[in-house]
Amino acid sequence: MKKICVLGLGYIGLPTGAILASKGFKIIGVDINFKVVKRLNSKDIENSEPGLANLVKRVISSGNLKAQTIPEEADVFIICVPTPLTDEKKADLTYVKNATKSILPYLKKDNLVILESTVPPGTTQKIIKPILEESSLKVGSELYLAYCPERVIPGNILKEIVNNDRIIGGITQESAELAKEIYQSFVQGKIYLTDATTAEMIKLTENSFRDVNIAFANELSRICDQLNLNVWEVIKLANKHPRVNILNPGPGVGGHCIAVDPFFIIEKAPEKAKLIKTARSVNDSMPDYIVKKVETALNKIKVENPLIACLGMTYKANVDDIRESPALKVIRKLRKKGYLVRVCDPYIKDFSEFPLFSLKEVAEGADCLVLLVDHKEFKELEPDEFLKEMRHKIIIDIRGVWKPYG
Ligand code: SAJ
Repeated sequence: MKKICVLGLGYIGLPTGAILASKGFKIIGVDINFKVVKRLNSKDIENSEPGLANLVKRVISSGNLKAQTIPEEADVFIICVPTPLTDEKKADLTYVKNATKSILPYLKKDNLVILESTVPPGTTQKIIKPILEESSLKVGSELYLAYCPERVIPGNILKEIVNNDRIIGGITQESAELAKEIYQSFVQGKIYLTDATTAEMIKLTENSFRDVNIAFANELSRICDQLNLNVWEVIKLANKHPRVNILNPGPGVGGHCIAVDPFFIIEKAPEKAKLIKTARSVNDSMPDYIVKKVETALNKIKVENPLIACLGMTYKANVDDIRESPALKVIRKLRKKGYLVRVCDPYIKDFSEFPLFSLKEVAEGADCLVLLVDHKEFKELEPDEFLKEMRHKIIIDIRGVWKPYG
């Protein structure tokens, strides 16, 4: 059975390595963080992604997955490291380049290298290929290279990694075919082949599509606020049209993908990416808009030192991830303005910046409640019952969860 070295054991590398290990491949999981490696090998896995901790424990016990801090010789190398944004909002390829360089001493003829990290169009061809050729093996004839973007949604990774269709972009047709053989071992969706740069653009297109659609929903919510209309009803009924599918407004867009990836298109075509750029700024300005909305509502009751209760601080529903969370941005902005803010998030156990309150405590004596994240625990609440302990009942439901207050 083939040996695969997976570089980066984060939210994509770990499930990818684990699922390949469960299909019988020998997986060497590589992470530069020694703590990650040590904890994995001792099966000390804390991961909120459904099913992942169990799967990982199983494949480590079977011996098919082992973690280490440096790569070793293998048949296939899969790079799944992060691509953060620089201060200038450009792709920071440091991790991708370093991971690629780290495999150079171990490359052999006929190896296949697959990049999964999200990158600007042209990266595989213009940056990864030349680095790999420093090994003196020729990419295309002696070494194979493909770009295969991940498409999984945090919170449902193990299902989507198997069921979603996938795109594989080869540097050559043969590279794409070889990569397909690997993914076919666990992907039940269809696998479509193309070239590497097209595949890179497809990944960015998918996330930009969602960003633009959410920006449209957020713009509608501001327009409806001004016209005193219920945006949730407008969107719900507009979506009854067979060709309309508007996403939901909210406090903005968070996470490490949709709030980041559109910038990789903008950096490559700044003059052309007008709509994509505008969508980014609409979504990024939502936390300020929500803060203003809260202040306007509070001004009407004229209470000294009003108490604001915020429900949710993660970047989206039912996950414990706060990266780029717009809900957290709203909370921080309110606190910075000097408001008394209580926060409840059933997915976050403790947080160094401020204390967290239970569902029982959070609304008690509050003047304004802001529902920022549509966690299932909040959806299940009976609003009237829950809110009866408030001093003033100003409800700002940013996620359209509670019908009477929507
Ligand atoms: N959001 C809204 N309104 C909506 C949907 C989402 O405000 O109607 C917000 C969420 O609250 C969150 C943000 O957008 O703050 C992003 O959440 P998400 O669930 O849309 O997406 P991610 O970032 O968790 O995962 C996305 C997915 N991409 C697409 O759906 C096109 C996933 O498939 C990708 O694999 C992932 O990005 C990635 O890694 O690129």
